[in-house]
Amino acid sequence: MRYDVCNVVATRGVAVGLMLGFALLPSALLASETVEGRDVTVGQNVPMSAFLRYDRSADGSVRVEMWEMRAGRPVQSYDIDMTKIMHMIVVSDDLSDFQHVHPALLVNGHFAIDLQLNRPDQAYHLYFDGRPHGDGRHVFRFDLPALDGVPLPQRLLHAPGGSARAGPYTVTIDPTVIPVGEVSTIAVRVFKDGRPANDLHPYLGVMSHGVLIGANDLAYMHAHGMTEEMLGMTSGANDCGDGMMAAMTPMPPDLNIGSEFEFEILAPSAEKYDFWIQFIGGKTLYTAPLLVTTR
Ligand SMILES: [Cu+2]
Repeated sequence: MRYDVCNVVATRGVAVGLMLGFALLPSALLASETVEGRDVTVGQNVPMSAFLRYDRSADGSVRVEMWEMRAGRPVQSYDIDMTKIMHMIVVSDDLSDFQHVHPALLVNGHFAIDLQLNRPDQAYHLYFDGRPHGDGRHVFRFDLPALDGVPLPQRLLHAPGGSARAGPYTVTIDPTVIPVGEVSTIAVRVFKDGRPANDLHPYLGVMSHGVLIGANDLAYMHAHGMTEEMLGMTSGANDCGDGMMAAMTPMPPDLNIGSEFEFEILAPSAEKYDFWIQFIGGKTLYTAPLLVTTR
């Protein structure tokens, strides 16, 4: 079954790379490596590859550079999506460390960013979610191995029950169980002091960003909060609103938005998904940890 863009699925395996001799590295630098990413986008026809070079230190600091290749040449130009040219999701292997960041595009077509890993000894998974100009959306996942001798951790599942706290807010989702392989709508409500929150504003041009990662296979989804009206405009597209979002003018950051919105989600495999819902309350970015299960 084909989906336009909303379903991006990760496959198992280990990225291959070029290891540099550790003995040649300065003592604080633990690993310096170039790894190939796996294209975890479903529904794209343009073959692409991507590479990531990282320099990782014992204190958790890591500098990464990532470049995507098309027809043997680095992509130089990207389309803006949700106010940014590249969205990057960084998770520790146990899923306890979640970061949504935006690397800078250098003149040579490489994206670069300095990160601080909160679980410095664990494996990490880096998802680059962007739109190489003219090719639509592509998502690449890169795997940074755990340090030598560090056992694989248990993945941390968010609490079930469809409700989570984020600062002074309570975020609820309904339903919490969705079918595999079809677009589902999940309704989100945000409360503050027991009442619908009235101080919410857009985050990166839209009501909310939601990221889901499968606890078994690291499947990745990135969805955007929509109003009922926006949802109506996406019907039939079968793309989780992605096309409409790409065409939409970003909401201005000072806009007041409602406390209810909806995500269109497509779960590619049967498992549990940690679901991070990001929104702006007042002037602060909050991330609510929810859990979605498939049936
Ligand atoms: Cu982003």
